[in-house]
Amino acid sequence: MRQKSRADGPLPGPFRESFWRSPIRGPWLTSVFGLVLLIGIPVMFATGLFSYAAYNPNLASVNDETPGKGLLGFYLFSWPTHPIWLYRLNQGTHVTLGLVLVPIVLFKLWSVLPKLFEWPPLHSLAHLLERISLVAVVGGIIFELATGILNIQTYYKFPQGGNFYALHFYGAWVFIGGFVMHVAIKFPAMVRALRGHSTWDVLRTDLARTRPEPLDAGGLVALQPDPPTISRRGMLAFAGGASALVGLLVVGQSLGGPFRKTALLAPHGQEMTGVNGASPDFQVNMTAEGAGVTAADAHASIWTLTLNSEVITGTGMPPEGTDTVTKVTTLTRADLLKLEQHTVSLPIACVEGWSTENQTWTGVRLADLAKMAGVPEPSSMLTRSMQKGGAFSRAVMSQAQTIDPDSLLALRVNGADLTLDHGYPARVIVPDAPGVHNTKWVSSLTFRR
Ligand SMILES: Nc1nc2c(c(=O)[nH]1)N[C@H]1C(S)=C(S)[C@@H](COP(=O)(O)O)O[C@H]1N2
Ligand SMILES: [Mo]
Repeated sequence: MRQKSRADGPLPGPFRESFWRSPIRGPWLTSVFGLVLLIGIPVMFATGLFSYAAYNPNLASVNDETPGKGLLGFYLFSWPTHPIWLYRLNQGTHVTLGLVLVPIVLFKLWSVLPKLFEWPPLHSLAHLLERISLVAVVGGIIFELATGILNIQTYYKFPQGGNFYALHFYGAWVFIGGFVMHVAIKFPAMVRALRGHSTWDVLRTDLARTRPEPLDAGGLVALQPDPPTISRRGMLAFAGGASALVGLLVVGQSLGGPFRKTALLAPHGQEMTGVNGASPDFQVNMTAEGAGVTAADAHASIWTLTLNSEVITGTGMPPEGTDTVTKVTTLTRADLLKLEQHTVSLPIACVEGWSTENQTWTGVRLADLAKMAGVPEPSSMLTRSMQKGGAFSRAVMSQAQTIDPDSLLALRVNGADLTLDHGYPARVIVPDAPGVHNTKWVSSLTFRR
């Protein structure tokens, strides 16, 4: 193994090894944080990829416009409609875990901070590769956590009108590339460091008996350590405590029930807007006012639902304005209420991690509307909202989602007519779909084959 000389070089300040004085910094502490991330990050990555697949990004550009995702979208599959809680669990895990790992990432970065100032910055080809992987892994995790947090804080103003999906998706692949390289390079050192000390001994060592680790080749252990002000177990308790606290302040938005009140860090966690017959009501992300939908537009004497059929030739969406769509019929809310009504119990689960408990939705099966449109076996369905503009006013659903008996055009929820904020006169509700596909204030359904 390379034995780097552990002595100060010519540069001042943090570039000098003697600048770094923490007596607990060292391979063991770094490896403990590293091990936590080694377990957590693959779960983050997998739930992130699942979440992306659940949007049906390949079905239509209205779902996702990520350019050139073809190669990285190799794994995309048709997201299932059952079990109905799967997306809720997936997204609750992705978002909660991402936030819980923030303190761990910060502590891990602190533990290796001297490496940022390592001098000389490059001394071999292997070292160059290691440093490239570090740029991807450190830059990547900061970028992924930052974009993820901005999105769940409903800050949607990403550059160019904002494509969070594209940024977060590409960022994830860059990050995971660096992560895999970093793990491959560091895994043996991590195992060695963890084996070198009994965890049990470390946990029994108080401040007075805390000593620096033996000098390491990697340059984490201080050359001239100060006396300790915190034990290693104290540091672990601090990091674990910070992580647990963040978790406790967000997980309620995904668990629901009495825990919802504990989600102090979640922007939607505790909202209970309006009353929809039965109280307490469930939260509303996008209000009618926010979407520019007025009670007058939605009035039962004005509103109609248009059913279209469309024959798609080739792949993807025909260019806007191309007339491949045939208008089959229009229905009023009264017409819809005369059709066979079905009741299902389904949650709304947003990509942002928050979700509702199961709500009782009543309305007409999408499958029945597809038959009325003369497309009993649609390859997909395009929903349009009467909301003008807005990224979420259109969505395309897969065949499985469209013909599932639990997929409804809902007219009522929890025993009362939908309120305007819940999507009156009609909203799509599909089992296990991301919330964004549960379009509100529906104006047309286009069944495609
Ligand atoms: N027309 C319309 N439908 C919409 C949205 C929207 O902005 N406009 N938001 C979607 C998103 S992102 C989610 S998570 C759910 C949330 O439902 P809620 O706004 O009733 O809470 O509605 C979906 N349906
Ligand atoms: Mo959402």
